[in-house]
Amino acid sequence: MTDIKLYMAPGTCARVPSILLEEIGVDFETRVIRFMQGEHKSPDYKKLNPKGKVPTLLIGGEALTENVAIITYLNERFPNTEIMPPASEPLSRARQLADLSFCSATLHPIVTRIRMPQLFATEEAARSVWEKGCQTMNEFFNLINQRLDNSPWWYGANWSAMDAYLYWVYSRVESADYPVDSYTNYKDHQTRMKLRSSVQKALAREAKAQTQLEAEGLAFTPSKIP
Ligand SMILES: N[C@@H](CCC(=O)N[C@@H](CS)C(=O)NCC(=O)O)C(=O)O
Repeated sequence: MTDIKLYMAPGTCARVPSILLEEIGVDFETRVIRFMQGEHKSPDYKKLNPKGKVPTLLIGGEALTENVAIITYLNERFPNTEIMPPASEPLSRARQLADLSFCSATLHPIVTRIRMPQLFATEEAARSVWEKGCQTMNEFFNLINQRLDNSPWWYGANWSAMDAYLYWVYSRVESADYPVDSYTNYKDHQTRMKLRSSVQKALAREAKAQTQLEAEGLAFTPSKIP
């Protein structure tokens, strides 16, 4: 019997807590949200997540939203797993929040512009949103690539939630034609991530959800980059 339920959809940033729950090894349930039916914007789901987004983590019936908050919660609730490196000082804890916020508040909005430029412009102008998104992302891919120089993970030898988040960012933009090839350290990081059993289990969970959505005629496919 588990008290943890993750509301997710395949391909989304709900992959980050999914990987972390697998790393922790705690029993959890998932519930697939049907975006194509607008379930994420339904009154029932909005009672859990008023922003109408995934992920939402339900803990003993209490909902928690926002990846940064979910990661912080999991890190404190399951201290033995160290999904973030130990940080005893206020400044080091705040710096970790700065790193996680970099993923959620800086990288994620650019990912959305690269993957779904049509959300931000007319059909004719969508290409320029994609191009601007790619240009903006270059600076941050360079930063991440440099940080991973001679270092397997964001925090050196310590694997962390940052690596799960960076893995999701890379995989999303790679599949939206963002040119990743010159960022070799980041590319190697991606390869290392795919070897982790937590990642393999999270991806298998998403593949199962995708098959289920396809069978229901509710699979979401983003429009092609114009
Ligand atoms: N700041 C939120 C962002 C969540 C988010 O944007 N999720 C996307 C999927 S990657 C979503 O649910 N989008 C649906 C929508 O905006 O309609 C977090 O970090 O949890």
